[in-house]
Amino acid sequence: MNYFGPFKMVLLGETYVGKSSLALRFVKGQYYEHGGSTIGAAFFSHTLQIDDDSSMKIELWDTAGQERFHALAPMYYRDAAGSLIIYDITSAASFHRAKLWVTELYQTNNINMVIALVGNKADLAIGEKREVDMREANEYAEVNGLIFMETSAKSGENVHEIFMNIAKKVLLKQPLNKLEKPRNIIASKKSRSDNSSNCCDSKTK
Ligand SMILES: Nc1nc2c(ncn2[C@@H]2O[C@H](COP(=O)(O)OP(=O)(O)OP(=O)(O)O)[C@@H](O)[C@H]2O)c(=O)[nH]1
Ligand SMILES: [Mg+2]
Repeated sequence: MNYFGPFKMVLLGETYVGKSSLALRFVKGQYYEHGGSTIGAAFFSHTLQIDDDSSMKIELWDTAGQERFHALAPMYYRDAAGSLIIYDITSAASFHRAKLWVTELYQTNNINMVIALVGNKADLAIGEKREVDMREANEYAEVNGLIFMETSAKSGENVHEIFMNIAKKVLLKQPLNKLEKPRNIIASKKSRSDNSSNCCDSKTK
């Protein structure tokens, strides 16, 4: 078994978009209709199973979306391996705020940070409530090199998936010396399959 991390990840976005709800759904599989607004930031630690052979420890910072806490944000995203910028699909204003976060993150020196744009509250997409077009958000994400997904902390839709996508991209971006152990394992698996008569284990190719 290979253990990667810990890797720091951060949740950013306007107040009420569902950052804490996403964190709670991801880490504990729970959802509360009326959680309080976050003060400062909250911290979660979670081990994510990447595949049969590997897992990643994630240190997740759930920041406060209220503007009065904005000045604290760099402390959390500065050295983060991954950032999730959350908006609420029923709030055009929150999408606008998400774009400002993208601009802010691109101004940091952390060029290796994996950034995801996340449209939360996808369970409310029915009827008139949607204010942010999914195609528009997807195109914006593509142009800016962001992972994009719509999620629902309420139903759980895509919550595990978005963290998995980010985690895998974070691993791809790590310098090889940080992934010493898996490299050795891949090498030893490969030599084993090279020697065997009935090739092949697809994972080692
Ligand atoms: N329908 C629906 N409601 C959600 C979802 N996620 C969160 N909510 C609700 O939205 C409200 C705000 O959620 P929070 O998770 O507290 O939002 P936050 O982004 O952490 O807010 P701050 O801590 O103030 O920055 C709560 O009443 C949640 O129950 C979702 O996926 N669907
Ligand atoms: Mg919160």
